[in-house]
Amino acid sequence: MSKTALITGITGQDGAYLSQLLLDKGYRVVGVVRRSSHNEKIDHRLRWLGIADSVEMVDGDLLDLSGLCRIVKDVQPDEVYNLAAQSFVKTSWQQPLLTGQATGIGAANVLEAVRLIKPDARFYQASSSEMYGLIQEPRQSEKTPFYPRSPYAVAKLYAHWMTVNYRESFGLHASSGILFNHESPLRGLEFVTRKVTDAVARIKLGLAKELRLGNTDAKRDWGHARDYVRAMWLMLQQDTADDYVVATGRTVSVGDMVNIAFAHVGLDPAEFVKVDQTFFRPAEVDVLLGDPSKAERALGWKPETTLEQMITEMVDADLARHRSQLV
Ligand code: NDP
Ligand code: GDR
Repeated sequence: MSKTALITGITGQDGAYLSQLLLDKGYRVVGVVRRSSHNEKIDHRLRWLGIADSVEMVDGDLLDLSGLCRIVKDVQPDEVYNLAAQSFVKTSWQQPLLTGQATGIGAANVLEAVRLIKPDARFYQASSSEMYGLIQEPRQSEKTPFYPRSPYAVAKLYAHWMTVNYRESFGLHASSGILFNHESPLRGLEFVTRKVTDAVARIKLGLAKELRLGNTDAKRDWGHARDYVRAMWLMLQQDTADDYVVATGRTVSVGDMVNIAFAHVGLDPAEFVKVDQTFFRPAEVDVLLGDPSKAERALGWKPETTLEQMITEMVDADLARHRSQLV
């Protein structure tokens, strides 16, 4: 009997790669989709991966507990992956309450739906390295204290502790993956890696003249989304639920990531990159560096893609996309 997975946030980057992984493993994949997002672009990521016709979609919103209960009742999932969120950190200062509702309360709603309707389903929560915020240890592990620095991170912290609490209070098989930044050609254009690779492609093709960025000194531990969704799945295959850091163990500045992208097309970033205060944040997370040794040991997980390989793949995908729009 094939397993059924229910994914919130299926239209996002991770939802697409996770769907592909689970379909390859023979799962029935059902995604929760917001009615308001129904348009011709809704499944563009799933289409890019060639799997749009292989997943089922149900209408739902993380803010609507009764709808989520109905979905869990109808779908009868073996595994529930809660990937949906208002996930852009900068927007969370403009929309702190909406972020709290979707990213924080939304996760509690999914947990409640599972607890009330199908408590034997395994649950995954998309937690984030942003929860570490103002770093208190040079390498962040599952034991590092949290100090969130944005409304987004505060909301994620609530969702994280609710996941831990539902595991301890009700015995749910609920795991929290503390994932560090992960990117891909399917990354949203607002996030810095994709903003950079898209701009590099446009500059190379003569479609743009400059790239405006905020804090290029910030450092991140960047991996590939394809590798990271594998860790999500592995967490739900364990006998007992737990929390895991998923990271590469290498940190690189935004500026150095920019250099990698421009070098790939033989251009000098100094000629094109401008610093713009618009893209700075009210509070910054200066540096993130994960310690994935628990995931490596307990899950047998390892990242397979280097930052250089990933940025190159992203620039090439953006070049191909813009070239196809030119003809
Ligand atoms: P995306 O921003 O690409 O996708 C977010 C998804 O959430 C979209 O499918 C969006 O749907 C959906 N969504 C937002 N609000 C609601 C709502 N109220 N009800 C239902 N669905 C909603 O994120 P990623 O794929 O990059 O990330 C997946 C998860 O992992 C997120 O929770 C993110 O915060 C977290 N995370 C991501 C990391 C990363 O580096 N990518 C690192 C650590 C954690 P719609 O299409 O309708 O907008
Ligand atoms: P982040 O990702 O906030 O870490 O959250 P993002 O790519 O937005 O920013 C990374 C760093 O780059 C700096 N930066 C810029 N960022 C953007 N977006 N645009 C710019 O022009 C720019 N210039 C510099 C930022 O200040 C920051 O330091 C991502 C999201 O996927 C979250 O959902 C997830 O939880 C975390 O990663 C882990």
